[in-house]
Amino acid sequence: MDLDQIKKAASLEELEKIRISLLGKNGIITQKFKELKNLSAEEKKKVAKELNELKEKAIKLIAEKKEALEEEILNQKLKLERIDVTLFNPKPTGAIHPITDTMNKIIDFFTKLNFSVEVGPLVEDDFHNFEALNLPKYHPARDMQDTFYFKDGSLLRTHTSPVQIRTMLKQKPPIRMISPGAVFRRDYDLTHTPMFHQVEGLVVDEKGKVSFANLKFILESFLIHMFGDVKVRFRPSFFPFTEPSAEVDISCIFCEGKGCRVCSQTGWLEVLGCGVVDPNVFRAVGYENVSGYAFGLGVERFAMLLNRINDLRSMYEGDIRLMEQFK
Ligand code: 2NL
Repeated sequence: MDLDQIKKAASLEELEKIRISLLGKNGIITQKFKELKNLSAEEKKKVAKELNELKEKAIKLIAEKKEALEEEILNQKLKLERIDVTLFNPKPTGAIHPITDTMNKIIDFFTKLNFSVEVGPLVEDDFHNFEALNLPKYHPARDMQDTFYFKDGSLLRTHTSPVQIRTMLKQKPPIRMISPGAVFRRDYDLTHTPMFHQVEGLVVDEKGKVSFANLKFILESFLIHMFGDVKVRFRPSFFPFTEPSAEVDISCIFCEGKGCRVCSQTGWLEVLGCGVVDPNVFRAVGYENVSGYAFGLGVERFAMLLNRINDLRSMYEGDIRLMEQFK
């Protein structure tokens, strides 16, 4: 009986043939078991023992050889399919995230008009996030339910306006800036995530030099830059940090203003908030004899409208199938 042939098997197929030739239904070892019945009782006992040992040995050798062959195949495969991640890829994978892309388009418009781009800390204090913005103590927006507070009283900024406050505190007018970035609110449902992005803008100059008319022109030009040929309308509104204040709508880009599900049959989509800076804000930063205007927008809403994305959460799931659509 040649068990050495097992060790010499060059492939899994060859090994299987050997196994069948030894242990299969008509295999040599199986055959020998069948021949036991022709032997005397004494011989039978002896030969059966030898046969069993031989069978065990063959099974063990085959199992060992199988494992060795499989490992060899795996190593070969790993060697063959090895990916050098440092190689230059002439066809780049990945895409710009719709939020980043939208943010860049917004920043592009304002930097071309000489606005500077300012950033600030995500962890803020009460003064920069609320007090200086004419949101006094006991204002509902300060509630624990809306704002993430730390034990020491600091908080995650709820808008990017503290960046404007910090800029005004360290710079003299004129100011012409935008502040893009992440903001945080305790809100999580179909249309809200606890972190989202804003771009706010602020223009301050000597009293009388900037007006609501300037604000209106800039925002109309901005919305046409973003959405193309749309109608723009201003509706009176309220914010603690501006007076007068307005909300800005564009004609619905899905139905051209005829009325559809997205615009709730109104023909209009709300996209911005803005106003003339409240004197209390200038008082808080020590500015005198100035006037200014400000505005704020949610980047996610712009990204969803521009890219026809209907579920806010899809932008945060990191599903590669979303990104595939933005290559
Ligand atoms: C909105 C509305 C707005 C501002 C933000 C602002 C900042 C300073 C002074 C005055 Cl420092 N105003 N920001 C003003 C009006 C509206 O945002 O709907 N945002 C998503």
